[in-house]
Amino acid sequence: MANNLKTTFAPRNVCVVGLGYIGLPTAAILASRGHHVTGVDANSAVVDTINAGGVHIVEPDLDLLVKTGVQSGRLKASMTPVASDVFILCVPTPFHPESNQPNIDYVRAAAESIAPHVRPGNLVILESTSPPGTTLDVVGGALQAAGHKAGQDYHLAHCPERVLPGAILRECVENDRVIGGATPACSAAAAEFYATFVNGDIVLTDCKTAETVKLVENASRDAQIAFANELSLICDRLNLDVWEVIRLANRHPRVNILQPGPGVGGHCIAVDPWFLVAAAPDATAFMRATRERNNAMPAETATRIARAAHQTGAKTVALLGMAYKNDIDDFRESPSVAVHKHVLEQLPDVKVWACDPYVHAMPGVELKSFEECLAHADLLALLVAHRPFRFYDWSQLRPDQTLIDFKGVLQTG
Ligand code: SAJ
Repeated sequence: MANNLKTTFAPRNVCVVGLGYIGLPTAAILASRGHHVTGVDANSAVVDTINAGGVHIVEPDLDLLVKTGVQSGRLKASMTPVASDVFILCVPTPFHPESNQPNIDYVRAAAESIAPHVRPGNLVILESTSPPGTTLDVVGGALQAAGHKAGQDYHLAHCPERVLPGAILRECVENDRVIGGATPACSAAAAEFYATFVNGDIVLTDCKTAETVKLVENASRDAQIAFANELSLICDRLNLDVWEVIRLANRHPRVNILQPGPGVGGHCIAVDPWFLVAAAPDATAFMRATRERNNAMPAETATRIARAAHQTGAKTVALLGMAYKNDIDDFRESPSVAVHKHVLEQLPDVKVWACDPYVHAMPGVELKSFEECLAHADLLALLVAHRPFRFYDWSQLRPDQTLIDFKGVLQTG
C-alpha cells in the first residue's frame, strides 16, 4: 500500500521503549510531528541527559531535534513506561557469540514492561530487528499473559527500522516501511500511525514476513560485502589492485560489486544473517560462509599490515579509523578494534597507535591525533574512510612513510 493515507492528524501519546540509535531519533521525530512522546530507557544517565535537552549518541542533527522536542514539552524521558495510545519497542536484539543464537531477552523484558499499561484499542509495535516469529510469540505472548489478545483488543505489528547510521533522521522519514500486522486490521492501524511521519511508501504484510524481510535485507548486504572481501584476498594473492578490478568489472551494466574492507561491523549486518541461520540451520550454508568470510577479515587485514611492517622496517604503525564505518563515532563491534588486537599480537616490538577524529577514548588503545600519526608513524593503515582521511592529500606523505589503503580512498575515477 502506498503512503497515500488521508488521515486527519491527531496527536497521540506514544511510549518509545529503548532510547538508542533507533528509539531516540524516532521519539524526537514523533515529537517534532506533534505527538506527545515518553521515551523509556533503563539507563538513568540517558534519561537525565535527554530530559536536560542533550543526547548520548552522535548522529547528525539529532541534538537539535531532541533539544527542540524537550523544550516544546512533547518529548520526555523516563525509566518506566506510561499508559499511551501507541507503544514502540526499539530495544537491542543481539546474539550469543558462542552459539550464534539470537538473544531476545530485551524484547521479552520490554514487552513485559509495557503489559500493565496496555489498554484496549492501543497499538503495540516491535521495531527491533527480530528472528521470525518474535512479534507474535514473544511480544504477543507477553501481552497475552497479561490478558491482552492481539488483533482482538489491541493492535500488534512489526515495523522493522531500516535506517542507515549517519543518515537516520532523513531515512526514518523518507524510507519505505514494511509493516507486518498480526491481522490486516493491525497492519492498517500501524500504517495509519506511520503515515503521520513517514513520507516513503508503506507496504503491508504479516508479522513473520516483515521480520524475515528485514533479516534478508541485511543478509544480502553481508553476502555482497563478503564477495568484495573475497576479491580482495584473491587480488592480494595475485598481486593485483582490487580497487581497479572492481572499478573495471562495475563498468558492466549488470555488475555492481561493493567495496572490500577490514571486515563488517555494526550491530545489524554482522548479526542478522545469524538469525536466519538459527531459523533454518540446514538451509543456510551460504550465509554461514559469507559471515565467516567477513569475520576473518580483521585477522587478514592485520596480517597484511604486519607483512608491510616487516618489509619496510616500520617502528610505529598508525591504524586510521576505529569506528565501525565512516563518519560516525560508534566503535562497538568495529572491525578496527579486532584489527588493533591482531596487530598488537603480530607486531609485539612495534608501537601501535590508533587514530579516529570522532572517537576520543578507547580502553586499551593508544589514541593519537591525525597530525601526530602523519608526523611520526612509519606505516599508516587506513581502515575507515572518515571525511578527514578522504580529503587529505596523501601525496604529502614523506618517502620514508607507507600508506596501506584498505578503503580505497586513494582511488579516483
Ligand atoms: N561495508 C563494507 N563494504 C561496503 C559497505 C559496507 O565493508 O561496500 C562495511 C562497513 O564498513 C561497516 C559494515 O559494512 O563495517 C556495515 O555498514 P553499512 O553502512 O553497510 O550498514 P549499517 O550496519 O550501518 O546499517 C545497515 C543498513 N542495512 C542495509 O544497508 C541493507 C541499514 O539500512 C539498516 O537499517 C541497519 O543495517 C540496521 O539497523 O539493520
